Amino acid sequence: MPSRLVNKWIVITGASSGFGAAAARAFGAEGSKLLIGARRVERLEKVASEARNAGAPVSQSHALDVSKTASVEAFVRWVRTHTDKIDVLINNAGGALGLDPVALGKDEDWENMFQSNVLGVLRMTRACLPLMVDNPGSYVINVGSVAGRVAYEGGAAYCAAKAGELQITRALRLELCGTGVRVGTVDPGMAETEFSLVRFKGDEKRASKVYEGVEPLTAEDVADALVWVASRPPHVCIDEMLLKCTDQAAIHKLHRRTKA
Ligand code: NDP
Ligand code: 8X3
Repeated sequence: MPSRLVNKWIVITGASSGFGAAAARAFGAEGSKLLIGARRVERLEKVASEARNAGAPVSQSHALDVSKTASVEAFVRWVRTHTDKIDVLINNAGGALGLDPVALGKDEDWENMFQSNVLGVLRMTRACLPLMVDNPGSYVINVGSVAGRVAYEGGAAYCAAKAGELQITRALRLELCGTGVRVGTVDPGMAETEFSLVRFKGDEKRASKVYEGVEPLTAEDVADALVWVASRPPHVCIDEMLLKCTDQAAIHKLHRRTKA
């Protein structure tokens, strides 16, 4: 049976690395048409080309900064030059900055995290909804985190931002009830991407320590979950999916193998 995602229009934010890039390749392999955005346009174009090679009949990229309304609006104007409907919007752009306790937190980091993880999801959704409300079965899939469900030390602002994303998902689903538009969140635990490198502002040693002795989720594992969620039949909505690596029983309970 051909994939339900063949020729579907998929918009992915934050597709220049990690989950977003892996998702572009995975949806491409399903035969979907891709419109992807992020700030690092050269990397984005490379991902678009990889998705084309994977099988996407259309795979185009455009600069997008979800923390700026003007950039989101320009991006969606560009989307409209390709299609008048979106089948799947994946609000994935975001991440963490710093791991400071509240007492040492920096305004710049807090503001950045709320801009991308919370306001970015709101802005992108507002701009894309006119292309989705007359398209029953379309799907807004937000990328949340276990951090939106369980707090940890040093994560106050990031956990609050991802908890915000979860509540946006829940409120939007209520608002859109009756339109046929589905709304869900895919919430991964620890996954090895550029997430920690960004959080620790380029400190590679500190970033790699996060994953030491653990077999974390990969970007491809999360992309696989996104494809599965998006490919359910139109009357099925996966509201919330939580996925973690087997070594992470809970946010504070990690099994780390020591070196022999
Ligand atoms: P990466 O750092 O590898 O990818 C983050 C992506 O988001 C990049 O493509 C980046 O692109 C983009 N991005 C960040 N800020 C903006 C912005 N203002 N406008 C547009 N794009 C932006 O990390 P992940 O793939 O791991 O992260 C993807 C999502 O998954 C994030 O929302 C993150 O919070 C979440 N998450 C990550 C987990 C993990 O352990 N890795 C676990 C759970 C959730 P560019 O810099 O080019 O703009
Ligand atoms: C990323 C996972 O546990 O580092 O959302 O917050 S965690």
